[in-house]
Amino acid sequence: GLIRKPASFISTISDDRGQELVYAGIPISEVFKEDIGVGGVMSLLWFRRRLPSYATKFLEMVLMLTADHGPAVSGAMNTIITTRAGKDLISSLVAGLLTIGTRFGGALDGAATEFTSAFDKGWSPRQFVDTMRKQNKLIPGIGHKVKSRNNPDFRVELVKDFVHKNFPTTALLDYALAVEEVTTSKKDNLILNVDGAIAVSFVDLMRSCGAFSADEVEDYLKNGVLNGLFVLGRSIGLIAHHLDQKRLRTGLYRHPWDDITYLVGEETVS
Ligand code: Q5B
Repeated sequence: GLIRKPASFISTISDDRGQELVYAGIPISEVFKEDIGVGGVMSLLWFRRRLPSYATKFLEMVLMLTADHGPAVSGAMNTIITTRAGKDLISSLVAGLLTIGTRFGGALDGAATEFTSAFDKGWSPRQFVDTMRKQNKLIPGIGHKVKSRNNPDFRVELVKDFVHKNFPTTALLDYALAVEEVTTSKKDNLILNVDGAIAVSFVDLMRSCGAFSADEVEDYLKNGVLNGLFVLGRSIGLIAHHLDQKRLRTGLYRHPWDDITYLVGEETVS
């Protein structure tokens, strides 16, 4: 009889074999007929399900809020320098993306893990802050280079406002805000930052929207979905910085010597 060769790949999110492209079972014409937006497409491709409209709106809000934060941040700088070295769009984009990590823009996964774990253990905000300090660990999602209690980050205000108005529960966001009370009492810039606010809100969303089981929430968080949000959003801005430098026809960047402290050979020469 007919022996079927076992497939080398399995895929569960999209199918282009028929007449019409299908995202998680939804034909592309339906995607447009129902006007589900980028948030709706993300919910189909990232989570293989339709999410309530406040959830897809939140996904879109995150992309819009994280799209850019000016030319001075690590990612934009790397992209700009790479563009000015004459490289193409993809190389410049990737150079910027590679700066995203635990200190810059990639604190979402860590924030979700640490805040959720402390909250689920029933730790008070003070207990959480003290435990992290004893372990010599910075709290992911707390702190900002230029934003502070006196110079609040409007992006975070927008997130808080949307979440409090639209989400069924905001328990983890509220916990994170109580943690912020403790950290800012130590230092003004130890605010709940944009990474942290998005991360804890997203956990609240996944836990309360009724579309995910507890195991699914844990799996998605483990697999890095939250940093994925920042990466996707910030790609918009990094591409913009590449195009901007091209438009301006800027030349090769070389950092001025007087802004570098040279200690070369000092340890050996006494
Ligand atoms: N301290 C963000 O540090 C920054 C503490 C802390 C407890 C903390 C730092 C940090 C965790 C990672 C995080 C996301 C490096 C930031 C983003 C996107 C962005 C970027 C943009 C955009 C800032 C001074 C004192 C020390 C520290 C203590 C600091 N952070 N304690 N938990 N988390 N946060 N990253 O100001 O006693 O003096 O020794 O790593 O969430 O990336 O716009 O720029 O959209 O592009 O340089 O918004 O907070 O402070 O490291 O010199 O520390 O504060 O222990 O205490 P700073 P440091 P002490 S949002």
